[in-house]
Amino acid sequence: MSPKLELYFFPFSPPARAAWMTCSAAGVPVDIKYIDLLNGEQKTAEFIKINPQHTVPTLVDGDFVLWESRAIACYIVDKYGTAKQFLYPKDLHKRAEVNRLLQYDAGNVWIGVVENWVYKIHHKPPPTTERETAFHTCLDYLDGLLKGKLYLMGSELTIADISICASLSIWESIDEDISRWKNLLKWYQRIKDQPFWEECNHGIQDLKEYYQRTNEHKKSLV
Ligand SMILES: N[C@@H](CCC(=O)N[C@@H](CS)C(=O)NCC(=O)O)C(=O)O
Repeated sequence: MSPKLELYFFPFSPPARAAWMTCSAAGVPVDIKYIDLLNGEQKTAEFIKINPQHTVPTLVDGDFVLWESRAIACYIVDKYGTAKQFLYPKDLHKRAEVNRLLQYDAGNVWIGVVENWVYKIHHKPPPTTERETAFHTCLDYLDGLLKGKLYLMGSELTIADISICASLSIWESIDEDISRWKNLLKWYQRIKDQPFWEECNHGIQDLKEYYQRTNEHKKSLV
């Protein structure tokens, strides 16, 4: 019998929540190991030995260690989630499309979220109009893709939905208005209604409270 999987996790982190949601959606039990990024726990010698890039999520499966949330999602479904293979279809064309969406998430959606929303949490200057336009184009694209569909790939939930939804979840923590992307909002709610959502996403509210607290503190300093 294989050892129980360990997932290094921090609740604020969308990629970490995506990895946990994938495990949960695939019915794969994991031991959640909390790494407190606010206290720099990811930089301890002990964690650097596990993941020299000191990022969450990090999966430990016996002697095998894997980081990068999207790679973790693919691995989890392929190795342990075969009963839920629809999450990462074996059909080559479908799989290629899921891979395309995962790469679009890493290279466009998540980057756009960081540049356009996460900066608020770090109290950094806003993005240029160019970066904002690029992000809105990306949200327009997803909104169009979801027209008349339940999920990004059609009628089945995949790891691409989970990954992109986790990336976008920052909007809830900073109270961003995304109502103009109507299909996207309905789809987001559909993913939130999934049984795995609640268990893995308390960090959205925690991050919201952290953001409000640090915003108040910032105001009191000026
Ligand atoms: N592309 C990576 C991003 C992972 C990442 O940057 N995680 C952040 C939290 S959202 C982290 O661990 N930061 C701590 C650090 O870099 O020291 C993934 O999808 O897993």
